[in-house]
Amino acid sequence: MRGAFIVIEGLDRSGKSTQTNLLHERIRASGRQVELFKFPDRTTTIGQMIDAYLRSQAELEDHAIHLLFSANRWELAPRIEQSLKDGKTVLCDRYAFSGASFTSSKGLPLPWCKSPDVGLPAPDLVLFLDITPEKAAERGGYGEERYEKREMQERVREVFKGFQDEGGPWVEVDAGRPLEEVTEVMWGKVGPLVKGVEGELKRLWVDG
Ligand code: Z5A
Ligand code: MG
Repeated sequence: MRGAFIVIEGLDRSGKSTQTNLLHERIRASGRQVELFKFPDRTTTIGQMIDAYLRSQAELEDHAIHLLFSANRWELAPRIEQSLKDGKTVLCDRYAFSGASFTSSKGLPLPWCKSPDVGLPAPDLVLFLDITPEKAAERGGYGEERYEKREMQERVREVFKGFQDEGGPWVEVDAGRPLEEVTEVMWGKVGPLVKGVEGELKRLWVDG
């Protein structure tokens, strides 16, 4: 048995970080081992470049910033794999689906956007937290960072929804509901996986 790799994706203000932290606590409280990753991981050298870009303190060409987001995942992939081998559940707040959705929403071709992430560890479960722009606005609206604009978020939502048709372990969650209700729906999917899963870890966009 190895640990399960669980990715939490979704739009801005959908509650990804809130829910990922709650899941982390819940798994820990159950006495199981769990590791939390968040992308972008702004603590690494690459992550600091991404952070400066998102806060509009640096300008980067669209392909170049996309490759940095991907490199940020690749630099942490060995740690993710080791945790899974050690039998730990890995929770991941955003992953390559965010990468492809955001960059392709700027007009770059989706196949190109997916290509640098081909071969990364593939998740055993993706929970996609879906929220309408109206509901997101009720949560204080979008922030100050690049991409936090309604038009961009609407385009991103459409690309995200396309991943459901790829036939992967993609589960859409209505994240516009009260916090506790969303938590329970997510736990219903995550709970059965924290004991560990059988079988080799798959490769993203390589293995069916
Ligand atoms: N990006 C990219 O372009 N390429 C990539 O490869 C990757 C990312 C990985 C920064 O990401 C940007 O990078 C992001 C995508 C791009 N740009 N945008 N947009 P980030 O993950 O650092 O972004 P973020 O700032 O963490 O997103 P977010 O605003 O954090 O959203 P969230 O984590 O989903 O929401 P939250 O912080 O958990 O909750 C937001 C608020 O809503 C908070 O006050 C909560 O208390 C409240 N909340 C949460 N759930 C509920 C419910 N159910 N009801 C009511 N209120 C709630
Ligand atoms: Mg967040």
